[in-house]
Amino acid sequence: MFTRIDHVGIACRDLDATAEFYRTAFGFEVAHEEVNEEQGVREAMLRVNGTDDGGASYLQLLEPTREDSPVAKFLAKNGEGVHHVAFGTSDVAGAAGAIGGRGVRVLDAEPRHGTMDSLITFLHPKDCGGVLTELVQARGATGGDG
Ligand code: CMX
Ligand code: CO
Repeated sequence: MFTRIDHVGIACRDLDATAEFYRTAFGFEVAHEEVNEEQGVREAMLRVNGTDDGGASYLQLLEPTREDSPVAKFLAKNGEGVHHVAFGTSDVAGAAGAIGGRGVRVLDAEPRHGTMDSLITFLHPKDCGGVLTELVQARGATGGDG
């Protein structure tokens, strides 16, 4: 069902400074930047490695754009750090349906718009051992049994 870790989401207060840290300390370059108003984030994707299934693995740096957003709430409570883990699949709706059927709360009734034209949905951290978990279908990946 899942073919890779799509990304690890990291909450930060200053996106540019954090991206610069990852560039100088690790050599990771920003592959993509985007504002997602629905999620209340400005985000940078740092590509760590590519795979041949239409997706890749990234760090996703997240800076809140408004005080009532999930990332702003998280920063106020925990400070900067790991915010969520995202798994890649070719069928996000199918994966969410299967996991929801096992009693895990799926936070989105329908998959939403994610970075780089992906489709995303979130699972409640309290049903996932304290880890906010995101499912990602990369753009171009087709629904099916992957
Ligand atoms: N990881 C682990 N636990 C988390 C968490 C996180 N990222 N965010 C919240 N929680 C915990 C809180 O600590 C709290 O636990 P306690 O009750 O033990 O104190 C509980 O979940 C409720 O948290 P809250 O601060 O009251 O926040 P809400 O219930 O309003 O929202 C959640 C929590 C997960 C439903 C909400 O953050 C959400 O819908 N997240 C999905 C969307 C998102 O995170 N978007 C930003 C990223 C966008 C992207 O990746 O593209
Ligand atoms: Co994410």
